[in-house]
Amino acid sequence: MGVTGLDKIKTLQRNPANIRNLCILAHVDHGKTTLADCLVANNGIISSRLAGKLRYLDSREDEQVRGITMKSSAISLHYSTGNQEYLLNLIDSPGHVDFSSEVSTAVRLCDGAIVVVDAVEGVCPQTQVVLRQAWLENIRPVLVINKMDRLIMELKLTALEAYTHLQKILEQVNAVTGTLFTSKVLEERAEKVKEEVNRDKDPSGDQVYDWSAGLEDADDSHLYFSPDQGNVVFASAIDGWGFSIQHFAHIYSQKMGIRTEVLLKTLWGDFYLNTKIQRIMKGAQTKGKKPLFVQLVLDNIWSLYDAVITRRDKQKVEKVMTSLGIKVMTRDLRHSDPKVLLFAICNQWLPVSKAVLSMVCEKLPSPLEMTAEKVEKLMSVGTRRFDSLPERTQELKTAFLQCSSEINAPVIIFVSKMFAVDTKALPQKRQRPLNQEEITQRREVARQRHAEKLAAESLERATRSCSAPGEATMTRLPLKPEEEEEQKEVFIAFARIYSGTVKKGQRVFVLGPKYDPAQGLSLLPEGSSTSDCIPEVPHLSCCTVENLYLLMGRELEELEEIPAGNVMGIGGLEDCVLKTATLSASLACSPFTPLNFEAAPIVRVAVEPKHPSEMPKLVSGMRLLNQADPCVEVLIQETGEHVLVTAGEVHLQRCLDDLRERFAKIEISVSKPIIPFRETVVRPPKVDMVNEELGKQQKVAVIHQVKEELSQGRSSDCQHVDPDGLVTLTTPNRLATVCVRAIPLPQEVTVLLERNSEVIRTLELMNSSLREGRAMDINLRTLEAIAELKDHLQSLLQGRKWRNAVERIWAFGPRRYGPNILLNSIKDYSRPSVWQCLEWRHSNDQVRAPASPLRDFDNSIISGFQLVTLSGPMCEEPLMGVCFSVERWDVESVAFSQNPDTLKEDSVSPEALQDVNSHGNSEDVIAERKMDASSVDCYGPVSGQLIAAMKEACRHAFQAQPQRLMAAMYTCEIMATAEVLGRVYGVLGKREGRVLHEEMKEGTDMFIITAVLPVAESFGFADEIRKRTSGLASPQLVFSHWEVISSDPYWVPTTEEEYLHFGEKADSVNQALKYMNAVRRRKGLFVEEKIVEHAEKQRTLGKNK
Ligand SMILES: Nc1nc2c(ncn2[C@@H]2O[C@H](COP(=O)(O)OP(=O)(O)OP(=O)(O)O)[C@@H](O)[C@H]2O)c(=O)[nH]1
Ligand SMILES: [Mg+2]
Repeated sequence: MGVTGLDKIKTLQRNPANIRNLCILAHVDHGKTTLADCLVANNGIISSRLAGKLRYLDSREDEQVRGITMKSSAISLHYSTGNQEYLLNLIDSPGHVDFSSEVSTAVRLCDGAIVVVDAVEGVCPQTQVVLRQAWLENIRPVLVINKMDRLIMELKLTALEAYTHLQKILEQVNAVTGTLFTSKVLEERAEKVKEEVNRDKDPSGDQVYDWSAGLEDADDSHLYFSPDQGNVVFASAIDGWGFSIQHFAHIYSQKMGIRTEVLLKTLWGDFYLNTKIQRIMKGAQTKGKKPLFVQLVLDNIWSLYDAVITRRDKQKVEKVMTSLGIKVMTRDLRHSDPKVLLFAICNQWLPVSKAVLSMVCEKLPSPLEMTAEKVEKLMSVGTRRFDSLPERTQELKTAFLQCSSEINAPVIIFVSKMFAVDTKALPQKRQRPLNQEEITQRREVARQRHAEKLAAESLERATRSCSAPGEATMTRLPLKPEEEEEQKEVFIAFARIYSGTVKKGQRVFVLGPKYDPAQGLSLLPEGSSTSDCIPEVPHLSCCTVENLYLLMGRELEELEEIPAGNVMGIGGLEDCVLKTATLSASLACSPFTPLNFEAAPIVRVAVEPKHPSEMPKLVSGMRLLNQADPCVEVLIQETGEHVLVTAGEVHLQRCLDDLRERFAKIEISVSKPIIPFRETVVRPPKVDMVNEELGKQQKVAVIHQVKEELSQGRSSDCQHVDPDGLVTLTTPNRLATVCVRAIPLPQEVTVLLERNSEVIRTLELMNSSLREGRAMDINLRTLEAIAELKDHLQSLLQGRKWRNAVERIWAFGPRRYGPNILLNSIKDYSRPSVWQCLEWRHSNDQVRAPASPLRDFDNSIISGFQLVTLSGPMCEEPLMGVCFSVERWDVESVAFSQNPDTLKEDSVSPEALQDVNSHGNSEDVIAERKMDASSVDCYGPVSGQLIAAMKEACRHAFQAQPQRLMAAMYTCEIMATAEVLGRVYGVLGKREGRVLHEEMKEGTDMFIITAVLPVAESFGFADEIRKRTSGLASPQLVFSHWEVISSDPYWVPTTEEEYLHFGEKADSVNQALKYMNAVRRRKGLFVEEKIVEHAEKQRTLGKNK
């Protein structure tokens, strides 16, 4: 464990004022792991010669092979400066967008972060994301501008140009921070104003609020990165150097006799040195002088590179070394690679580890400095506000702030992820050097065993001669239990302790994310502890902390206890913690807010074992994988397939490798990625596929098609389709009729609904608890969000067609919160609005709509709607952006008398609905049988028939409109040089990509291309781009939105010209049809295709004549 002993670390752990918990964040490949290497080398854990080459924290084999980090890993380092000694718990995180969930798990445990930016590439998409994540978790960042050597060697900039370039990068980074800050201030301001308005309920006075006022008052100077603030380091991790301007300020204040404070203020900025009067003056730029930073700092570095690398001028190098007082080994001096000499000089002159570590110790907060705001944020989950928590829970805030490790301080721990390690890697299993006594003992044992073996062999020989030959094979020894155990993976919790001291063997409560401290405190007797036999409390369990570890990158060190403020590993929690958890010794503690994940898993594949008998192994392997990865989703689809959902292609590959080699240890076959689509309807298009104007005939054709379909197979006397798309459907028992029309929602509305799915889900929860008469603790902010959504919808749904539509919304779907709307357009049917929770607040009483007999069946209509939106008629994919407007709905009075008791509210839960095999069911129900009123009940409850009828009516209404498929789209930013630009465009074009814009990165010859690309076409995209550009461009794909594919999958050519153009079925160019058929084929649905049976007959003879 390097030069720092375990005892030293244990002592340091007890002094939270000198602990820094920090992570390294950046865009992919900006040099995080290389920088971490330099810091690790400073501790003697690896040799400084290997720093930057070893990538010590990338401990997985695939990380080393691919050269990217995939898991975040932590290491504890010791650093002493002056008379202070610090303990740094450093976490290296991945930069690839597929692994951004690992960043979230790292950021949660830290108080500060080192944000690394590549000096050439500047701010990239992931840089913005990580800055945002740091911001959301209230952690303080410092900046390292890395790869400075590229400015010298690759871009060949002069020192002055480099200075201008660096200024621009700083501006970019600060612009991102600025935006985050402004939005927060405005939000807080808005909240304050609203609270004020709520307080003085005097609506008479017109008040004008000045929205910018908050911005001017708020102090944001500490937020920005600026070298003179001491929070920026310029570095080249690979060459081992780095500095902050403090370093040079100290040197030059001695040399030039200028005060350090003056230098600190002027070394960065528009200042220059007037040599005549030996004073620092302002206005370097206007006077055409060299800024101080260039003259005193950059020029030195530039000339060193020039002497060592470019000109290899030995004499000059020696001169520089004597002036700097540096001695390097002759071996380095004579090395054929000048980089070795450069590293040796720079590492002594401007050691990067010292520059970064002293900045970290000085600028990043210790666990003691945690802000009250952060604590409140951590403790208030979902709709619960901090001040609505029980008093005893609120008191725990002081425990967080004090970060005390006294015996009476409550233990509070947060586990941000579980990671798997091989049993062999555990310190308990690790081999340690044997002492003399043990060696003798072992020798004795071995001797004995050998003697036994000889004896057994001679015995066997004797018995074999007198027994049948087959029997001997029966006496095989079973597999030793040790060997079995060796193959096991154990899970270690990646955690941080916020208060108290946790000891090995201690029992703690495990608080699930839904645990409510108020409930826990009321159900359990005062002062009950984990050792008591506690009654059942929802989302609460107990566990024992079996092992405690110090995380040292690839290794773990066992510890007996760990005091507050430290990052650590905990063993023995795998059975009670799945991915994250809050552990506490106090029942009053509330669970921490869930992690902010930036990327949602989107790439799905189905997996199955090569040999079907190994299914149980696969299942348990997938369970382990699910636990070991924060972002992966493992599920069993309705079809029975085992499905893995991952964040992207690289992530998928890693998960499959893990499954094959670590968790299941079997061969598996993997399906092609399952690409999600959405189905929607659009307004009738004005032009057709060949850009010719369309008249009314299109619409008529669509309706005609639906009618034809209806009349095939089943009698159509139950259904009727109007020419304008209104579908009327009667249940088979003739007791109920519904009239439905499908209308496309404006695109903005769909986007709005999608973005607010969480809000709608909460709205639905509130409504259901209101219906059941349960009181609910409602957060003011949630209500505001709902009201805002309503207003927004109102402003978007304008025009005659949407008059009063927002008030008439009946439900959202699928799953009650999706981006489709059910509208109540029935003249004489009123029901409580979906917005009732807003009104309920004002009247403090439940709003009841006038009772109507139809109300009993209300839920059947909603259920039918949920079913149809979950899987549409095109290829059974969910719908999106469709509004179903119910225009008429009758239920015969016989129905009420016949089935009065079957129809309770919520009789069909949404979960149950998902399980229903929708297609099969509906066809059973709508059987074609004529019937009379007397045999009504042979069809079962009316509500069931109504669900099916509603679903069928919606499906037909959907089909009566022009249908379209929607594809999931990625955005990607590709950085490429001018030479390879053409190839990038080629690949994008081939894969249906669309370039949004292209711009030149200032100061470089790089172009930045922003493009969108369908997910369906994205597999292998990054690889192809990399290959075609010889590795010069590598894109990162991020899910962005859903987009309607403009081509009509049902279009068939009708005119001669169209036949010529597209062929008989027009399937060669119809992208939507291709996608649709692919999905139908995968799901085993009917696909209408022409199969060429006799190819020779179809040959075009004309050409061969
Ligand atoms: N020229 C130059 N190259 C560097 C420097 N630092 C790192 N690199 C190179 O950049 C590449 C990526 O470095 P890593 O440290 O793996 O980058 P990372 O940020 O950890 O990457 P991910 O973890 O995958 O996000 C490697 O090839 C390094 O050798 C530097 O200061 N100068
Ligand atoms: Mg890395």
